[in-house]
Amino acid sequence: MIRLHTFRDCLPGTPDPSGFAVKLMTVLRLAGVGHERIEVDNPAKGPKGKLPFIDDNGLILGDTVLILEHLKKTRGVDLDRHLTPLQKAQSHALQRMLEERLYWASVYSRWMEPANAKVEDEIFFADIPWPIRGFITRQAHKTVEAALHHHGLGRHSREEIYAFGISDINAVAQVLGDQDFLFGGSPSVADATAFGMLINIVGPDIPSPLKDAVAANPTLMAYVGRMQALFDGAAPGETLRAA
Ligand SMILES: N[C@@H](CCC(=O)N[C@@H](CS)C(=O)NCC(=O)O)C(=O)O
Repeated sequence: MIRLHTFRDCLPGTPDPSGFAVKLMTVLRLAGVGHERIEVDNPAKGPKGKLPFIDDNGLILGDTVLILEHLKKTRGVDLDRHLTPLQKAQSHALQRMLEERLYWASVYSRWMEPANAKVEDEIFFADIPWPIRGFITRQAHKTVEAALHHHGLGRHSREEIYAFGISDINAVAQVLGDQDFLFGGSPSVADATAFGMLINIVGPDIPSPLKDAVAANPTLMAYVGRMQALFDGAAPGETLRAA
């Protein structure tokens, strides 16, 4: 049994506050791989210091790309079977754009916008009693700010950051076109990745120009809805417990 370690399911509007966790949960559900979801409070518990990670009968693995490789090797899970070599390369490029840039623009909108500060206090750290919560929130805020700076995106102005993010959103919409999924009539890992990132932008009550850009695009909204319906409809095979 796979034990999937994720953040607390605390953010209304998304299956998980992490787009990476939603990506992995989507693949597990679509492939019908049973798993137990374990909520952890600190990403440092993961082997790479990030969430999600899995414990597969004692084998601990972090990073969704490495986890998906492991699922392919051990269980034959491959949502990209129907892709041509060119589509696989395009999927790779799309996923890296979503994970290595759009993700960071959404991190900026969640953590660096003063108007969204309530998300940290009232949602992410709601379980922590005061006054420790104030201290933890300030520390987490500084850590995220430093991460954005080291990534490079955080060195740009607010307008530039959102312009970059919106150009990524528009690129997804262009690739999608009038198809049901990014590479035709059935979902692939790129769709799981896009769903993870887009639902985390548009689902929760966290206003931002990124959210406005997705919400203003009926094709993208229909696509996110389609992915959500698949996610909800797939037998989750998931049990939930807090760590
Ligand atoms: N490349 C990783 C990225 C995972 C990731 O960035 N997770 C974030 C949450 S969305 C995290 O745990 N951040 C905590 C930290 O960096 O301390 C993957 O594919 O799993």
